[in-house]
Amino acid sequence: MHPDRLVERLSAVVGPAHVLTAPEVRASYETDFTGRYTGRSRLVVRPGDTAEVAAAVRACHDLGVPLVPQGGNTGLVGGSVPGPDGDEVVLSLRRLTSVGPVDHGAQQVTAGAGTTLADLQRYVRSQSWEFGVDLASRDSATLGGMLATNAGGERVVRYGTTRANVAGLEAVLPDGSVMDRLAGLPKDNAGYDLTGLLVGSEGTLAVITRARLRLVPRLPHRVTALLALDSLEAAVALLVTLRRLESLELAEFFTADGLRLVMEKTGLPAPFRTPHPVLVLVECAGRHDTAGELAEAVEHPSVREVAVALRDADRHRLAAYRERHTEAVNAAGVPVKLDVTVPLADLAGFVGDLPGLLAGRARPYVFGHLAEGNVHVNLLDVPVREEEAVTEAVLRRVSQAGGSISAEHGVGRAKARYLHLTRSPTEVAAMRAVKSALDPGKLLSPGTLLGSCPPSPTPDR
Ligand code: 2HG
Ligand code: ZN
Repeated sequence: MHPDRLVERLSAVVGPAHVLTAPEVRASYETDFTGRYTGRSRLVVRPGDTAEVAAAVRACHDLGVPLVPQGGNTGLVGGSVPGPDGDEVVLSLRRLTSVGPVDHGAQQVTAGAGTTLADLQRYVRSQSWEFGVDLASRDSATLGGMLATNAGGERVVRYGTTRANVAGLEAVLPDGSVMDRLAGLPKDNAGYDLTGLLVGSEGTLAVITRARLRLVPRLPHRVTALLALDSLEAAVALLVTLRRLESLELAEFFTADGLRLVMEKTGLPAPFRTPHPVLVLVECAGRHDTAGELAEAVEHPSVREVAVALRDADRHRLAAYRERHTEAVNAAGVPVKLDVTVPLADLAGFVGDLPGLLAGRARPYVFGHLAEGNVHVNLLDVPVREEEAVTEAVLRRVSQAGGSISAEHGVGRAKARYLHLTRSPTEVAAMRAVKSALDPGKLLSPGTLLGSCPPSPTPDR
């Protein structure tokens, strides 16, 4: 195919200003947020609405050109950037920012895939609602990417992952046809749950253009506490008590090493006079004052010190010790990032095994979402030749414990070859069948998820 034919077709759809071909303009779309995953695109196309997305996808389909949908490009597994060959088009959804009126009766709102989480939050809060999903990258993460990866974040303990907060989708299928499931019917059992299937499919089955989102009431009373503990075992014991609180909205953990790095890179002051091995960040929210019940819960034998905040600015200051980990690690180097779930009973054992598994080949920082056993293992200073060996050692340990090699960031390009550690051959075959049925030409995000997963994986468990 003559390269200009694609440029001509796409320019006719979105206007020449939104077809980016110059390497220096494409560059920011080709490297991910961590700087670890870089590819080369044929061009970047920036449609402005669903009809333009559909026409752009159809043009790529007709010409047999693969494409990678991209939102805020805040993903951490290389799923939003093109591969190295320069044959993929980046389809940026960032211009799809329209948000409809809140449907107060249905408790839902329809929003475009390019809307950032922070913009959505501001909008629904102004109408006394809240979106249940929240994450540290809220200012740049877009809904499309959150839906494509079934993002989890900080409030899963109360509201579930993104999938649980979506009532329907509009999406463009690989041949350019549009699937409209935006009615948001709470009861609708007529056939397969296509919305549920597309959420978490990482751009491999369809391009999500809009979503019908469920809203939750905005709770006026909110209290945040940072707790100092001696160990992760103690943190898990404390969780048993915290779970009893109806108002529990968030339970996160990090360690003394991570706290030190965050303070060093951000200039934040120490939260306590003396250092403690483990820190737990807890937030409660309710219609009535929840500070009393939280105070009672944290009068737990394992809690050494407590800092409590009620005012928003003070609460955000406490949350920053946990939320700024990603930024602090990035400022210290290009990390190997592993995002795993382990059964809670094994959380302390898993983290305790890391030094042995790493055998001096990395400087580890662990933090994450305590309530879900979701550990973000960030590894700095890993020699390039050891990256795969270190990754495999940690992911095998997770798999042996019955955990997941991808808790919330997705599989992307980074973890595709490890999918068989966590999904059985039967499951991988079923996923491949779905992929071939919807995208027989393998045009959507070809390197992601099933891309380099071995075709006949060896059973591992
Ligand atoms: C978080 O929980 C994000 O802060 C990012 O999922 C985790 O940087 C990471 O590894
Ligand atoms: Zn996380």
